[in-house]
Amino acid sequence: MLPTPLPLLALWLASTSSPVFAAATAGSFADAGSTLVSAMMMFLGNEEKVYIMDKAEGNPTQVKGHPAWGSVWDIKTHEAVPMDIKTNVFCASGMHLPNGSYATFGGNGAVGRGGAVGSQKTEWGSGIWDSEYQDFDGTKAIRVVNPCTSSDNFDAPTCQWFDDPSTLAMQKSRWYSTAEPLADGSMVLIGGFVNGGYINRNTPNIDPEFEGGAAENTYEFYPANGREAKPLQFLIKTSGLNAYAHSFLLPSGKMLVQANLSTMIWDYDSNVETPLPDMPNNVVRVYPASGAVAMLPLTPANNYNPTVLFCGGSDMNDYAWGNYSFPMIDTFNYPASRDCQRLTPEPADGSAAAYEADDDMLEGRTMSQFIMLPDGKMLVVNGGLNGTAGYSTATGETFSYGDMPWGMSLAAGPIGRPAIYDPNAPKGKRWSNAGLGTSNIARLYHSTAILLPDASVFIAGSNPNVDVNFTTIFPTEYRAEIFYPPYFAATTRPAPSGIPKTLSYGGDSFDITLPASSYSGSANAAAGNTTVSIVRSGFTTHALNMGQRYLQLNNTFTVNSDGTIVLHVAQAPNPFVFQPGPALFFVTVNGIPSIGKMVIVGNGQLGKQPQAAASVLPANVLLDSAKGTADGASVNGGQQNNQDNSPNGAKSNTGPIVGGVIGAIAVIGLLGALLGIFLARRRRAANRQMPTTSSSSYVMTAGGQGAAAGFTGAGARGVRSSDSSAFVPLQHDNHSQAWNASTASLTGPYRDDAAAASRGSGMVSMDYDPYASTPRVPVQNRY
Ligand SMILES: *[C@@H]1O[C@H](CO)[C@@H](O)[C@H](O)[C@H]1NC(C)=O
Ligand SMILES: *[C@@H]1O[C@H](CO)[C@@H](O)[C@H](O)[C@H]1NC(C)=O
Ligand SMILES: *[C@@H]1O[C@H](CO)[C@@H](O)[C@H](O)[C@H]1NC(C)=O
Ligand SMILES: *[C@@H]1O[C@H](CO)[C@@H](O)[C@H](O)[C@H]1NC(C)=O
Ligand SMILES: *[C@@H]1O[C@H](CO)[C@@H](O)[C@H](O)[C@H]1NC(C)=O
Ligand SMILES: *[C@@H]1O[C@H](CO)[C@@H](O)[C@H](O)[C@H]1NC(C)=O
Ligand SMILES: *[C@@H]1O[C@H](CO)[C@@H](O)[C@H](O)[C@H]1NC(C)=O
Ligand SMILES: [Cu+2]
Repeated sequence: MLPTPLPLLALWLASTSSPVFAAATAGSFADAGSTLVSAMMMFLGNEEKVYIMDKAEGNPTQVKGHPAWGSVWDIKTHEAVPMDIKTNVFCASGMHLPNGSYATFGGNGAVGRGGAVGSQKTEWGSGIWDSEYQDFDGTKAIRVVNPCTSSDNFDAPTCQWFDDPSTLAMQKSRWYSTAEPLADGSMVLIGGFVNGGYINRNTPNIDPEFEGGAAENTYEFYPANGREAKPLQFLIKTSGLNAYAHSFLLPSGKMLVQANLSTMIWDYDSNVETPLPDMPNNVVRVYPASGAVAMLPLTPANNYNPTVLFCGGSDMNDYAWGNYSFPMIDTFNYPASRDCQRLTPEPADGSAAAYEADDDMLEGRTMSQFIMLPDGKMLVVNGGLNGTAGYSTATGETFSYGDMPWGMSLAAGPIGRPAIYDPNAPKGKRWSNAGLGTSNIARLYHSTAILLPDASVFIAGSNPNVDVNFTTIFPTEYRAEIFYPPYFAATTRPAPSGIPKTLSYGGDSFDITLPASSYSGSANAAAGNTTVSIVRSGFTTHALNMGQRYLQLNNTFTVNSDGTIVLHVAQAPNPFVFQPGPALFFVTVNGIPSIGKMVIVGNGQLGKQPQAAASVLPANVLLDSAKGTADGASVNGGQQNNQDNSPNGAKSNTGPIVGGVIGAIAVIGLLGALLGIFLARRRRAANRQMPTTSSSSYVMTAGGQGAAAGFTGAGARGVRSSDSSAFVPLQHDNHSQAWNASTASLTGPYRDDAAAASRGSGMVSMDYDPYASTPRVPVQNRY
């Protein structure tokens, strides 16, 4: 029996947050409007909004009378609005809080035009504030934002960034630090630069612990709860290549940390390090080598035991890495690594942890990043074929800016074509870029990517320049794109009901119902090929998604005679496997994900999370005669995707559901109206687009082996001033630059509420809750 079109359209409208989906072509990139500021950092705030941060720089978009370096982009409209951020959030770290709010940590001192130190300086010469850009010192800042939706008043203080280091700050200045969430919802902040630079060392490297005050080789907690910042030997050992260290909380409660060529398991409570083997083949994965690094999906099949995948980066030698000033070689002529390694830090059989060579990527990549897709595959996007992250006006081989072939970029050969890694494919067959399109926008240093609720991928940013520059080869980029993974060829998305808004650690299972219209073919096969997952997209910056994690929830199922499938789903195992906080909840049937719903895992509060034993799930109930009613619920929807991944059970009509639906005259008008509104919005958004260089000055590679050939030269080069590196750190002796409210002229310091103001401007409290609200206790209810 054919399904009636109207319920299907209703389902489609209900399950899609936007008409964009109708236009999505699997494997393709689509324009997603302007981010207004260059998206150096971003995170998904809720089902509607992506929060975006740039460094303080001369963006044309203004907010409160100064250039904006924050914005919030709406998934439905593809439009961004600027948001005021007080301090310079340049190369901060960031993380969610257990209640779904987000915090960012550290950044740069105040700067003005061209990256110059802010007009108001400390006695030792770092920027406190700048009169033109009006940014404050962000080196110790902790900024908090509560994600709001279009039904909230964005001008209300509770929807704005709280950003006032005189009331909420870290103990140490940290630039390029790492934030890793812990099982109690607090987090550890690891390392960083004090002043910035290419890598975190001087040469000769005679003072690896302090580097004369320029390295912050310590860790601290947020909230600190009385815990002092302490030195971390691992950071001293890994010295110059220790910024944005890779970190992953492990089921044991300890943490995997990787930097330079070193690896360790860290007990952060007692600060005890257990060394693991070095990274093979001399491949550096941390910034500025910037490999793509992510944890493979945690599944019942692997008993939630993490394996971390490290891909790409750079195997430059010690000399080439240089120091704070710049690299000693022309990095843009040095191919990035293709090498991939897997590491299971705590093998289940108790054997010693060891790196295991994995399939090479299809091309060498620096500054590429992994996006965990709901189907359990891992997308790699962005980055370049040669070089490293960072920007500079010189290298040890090219002395003047005018001779730098790619402007300030230390990388070349932007890769426009993503690739997909399948962790479950046999060795030798894990990578594929079949059917994936090529973007024509270079996404190099300071580019970002993040998973959206509809399971597409939002891609933005790129600005390998000290300030805004629209005339250089790799310009300041405001254009955002959406990439549609292969499952967008599907004509029907599963439409589960009964998804809870919160998940606990252990305890009672819950039921999710999949209507027969969610799939086609045998119900038994569909039920057996369904996964329930929670995906944390993380805080993205510098080719990392801090906190990104994929957890497949355990489930069994009951197939009913009407084709309905009831999934009996277990809660999350424990807060070490999946830390408390927000995540997207997906049900993936035959490789096709539902529209993700935002859930909160845990009790929404900082502190020890309640845990219970996992309940025993009911046994599977199968029924041979039951069938799905969706026509063509395959990935074979006549799109450009030519991968051979059509499921066996879906040989029925492959005409798009939307095509069937528009047979119903009543809905044509509605659909047309929706698309019309959408297109008009896009035109308006396009009209507001900032000027950018045409992409003809560089060539995007489609990647793949041997694809590095075919590059044109650097294109026309203007006359450039010859000056020192954009990276030479401030030369000053006293680096103990504690935030000092008496030297900081906080012209009308931002105060969120009276309680904050009454604390006085000189007070620094690590545990201060800027919104002073009673913790939000999520109510157990369902969509
Ligand atoms: C970096 O190395 C270069 C070349 O040896 C040297 O001139 C420069 O002073 C060094 N900079 C720092 C910050 O160590
Ligand atoms: C990275 O580690 C190696 C091995 O310990 C060391 O020789 C090298 O100096 C380090 N590189 C940098 C840039 O710190
Ligand atoms: C998944 O649930 C089944 C049924 O309750 C149970 O036997 C199995 O051990 C669970 N798997 C994991 C990894 O918890
Ligand atoms: C932009 O980059 C070009 C080429 O690198 C350079 O000549 C120009 O001075 C830069 N403009 C600004 C405003 O920095
Ligand atoms: C990358 O480096 C290789 C080796 O030096 C060089 O042949 C190639 O032209 C470089 N690619 C780009 C885009 O500069
Ligand atoms: C599940 O569906 C995917 C996507 O269609 C397919 O590739 C895979 O073979 C299926 N697995 C099973 C066990 O049928
Ligand atoms: C979430 O928690 C943070 C940290 O405790 C707090 O500052 C913020 O106000 C909370 N957000 C909401 C919406 O309660
Ligand atoms: Cu950076």
